[in-house]
Amino acid sequence: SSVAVIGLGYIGLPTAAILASQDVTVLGVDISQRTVDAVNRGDVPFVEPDLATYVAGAVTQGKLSAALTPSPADAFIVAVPTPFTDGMKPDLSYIQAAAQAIAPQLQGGELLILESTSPPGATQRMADWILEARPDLSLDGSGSRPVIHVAHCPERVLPGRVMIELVTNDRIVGGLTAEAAERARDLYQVFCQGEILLTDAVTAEMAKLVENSFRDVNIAFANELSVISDNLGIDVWELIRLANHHPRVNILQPGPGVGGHCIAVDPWFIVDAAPEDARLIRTAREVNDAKPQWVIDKVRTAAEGVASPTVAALGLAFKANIDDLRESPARKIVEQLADEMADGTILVVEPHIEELPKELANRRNVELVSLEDALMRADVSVLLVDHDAFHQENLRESVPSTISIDTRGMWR
Ligand code: SAJ
Repeated sequence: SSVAVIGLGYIGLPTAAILASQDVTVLGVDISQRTVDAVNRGDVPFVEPDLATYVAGAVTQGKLSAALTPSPADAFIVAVPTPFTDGMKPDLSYIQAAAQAIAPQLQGGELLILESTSPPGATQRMADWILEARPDLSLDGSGSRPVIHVAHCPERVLPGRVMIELVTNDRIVGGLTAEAAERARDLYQVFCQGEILLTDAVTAEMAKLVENSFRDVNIAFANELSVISDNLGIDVWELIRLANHHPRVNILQPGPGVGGHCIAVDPWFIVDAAPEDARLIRTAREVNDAKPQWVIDKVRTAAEGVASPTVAALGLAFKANIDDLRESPARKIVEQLADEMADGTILVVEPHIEELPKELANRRNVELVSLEDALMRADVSVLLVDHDAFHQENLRESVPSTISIDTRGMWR
């Protein structure tokens, strides 16, 4: 059988490669010539453990190739971005463009799967765009028109573990029809060893959003506790550790805010779909988004009275032990500190990167330095990411020799 995967990003390319490794003939489609060329050479355009081996192997075997536009296939998997625009609206234009590119390739009988994280109703919208271009097809055989089977199958893989979790995670498959869900299950069974759970498309769409909102709301609870505890002079990590001894309590960890491209975004899809009712979900987003400013204010207060203060900012990534800086609260905090403390210096320590991102590299009062260097020179240090390298036992200089603000509870 043959599958076309539209969008060769963090999800599409691993999915294409894993299908190809199971003897499916896969065409990867992307609008970026650079990505298409890289894949056809057997290279990967971004870093994900083991992905390069899969891609190189599949290309050598002739099972995976890439192109700028789709060709006819038995199944199409759409894995394009669904950004949330500045106007606070989901942007489905990439899905629309994918639908319009697929439509002319259809003969009837194909399976179409939307994998992109999507607002409720997006799978139906994708089907509508296809049927607009192809009124000779149908979703259910009505008017004896040939059928296309449309389903939503969200992914839930954790960056850094994608090639493992694609195989081992359970998957939710939601069809616009029951038959579409069953056909989608048959396709995922080719590589997925987890349980495959069938439902309708809109429930599958919501399931993905709800999973990430659940985590966001729970992190917001921890972040709110950290602000309350700070005002009361209580150690929040001690508080949470104790409370978590209760058999039905499991509080997450506070931090400098919530980053990454999923948890900080997906809840807004729910808020947009139910603005009056999604009150807790919206407030959680606001609580988490307010946390970086709270950290900035702490640092400024700590540096008060120090002439031209030097601040060590430990960590830039959005979470521990990765190099991913997307939507990172640490990055926001450093940028803002550099603005607000024009007479000071911000020493950034990030063992996972070689150079600062552009907006920080451009500033004369921000430097990327070693951990030792930073702790030696700093008047104030702020721990932003719980990288292993920052554990107390891995530090040669002792942190308490400077004024320190620990947003992750590692230096207690
Ligand atoms: N964080 C805290 N406190 C915690 C846990 C996390 O402050 O107790 C922060 C992290 O530092 C980070 C952010 O939350 O800034 C998100 O990190 P994460 O590890 O919770 O999640 P992601 O964004 O790497 O991946 C999530 C996962 N979703 C869930 O765990 C429900 C993953 O399974 C999804 O596939 C992914 O989002 C996605 O693509 O949607």
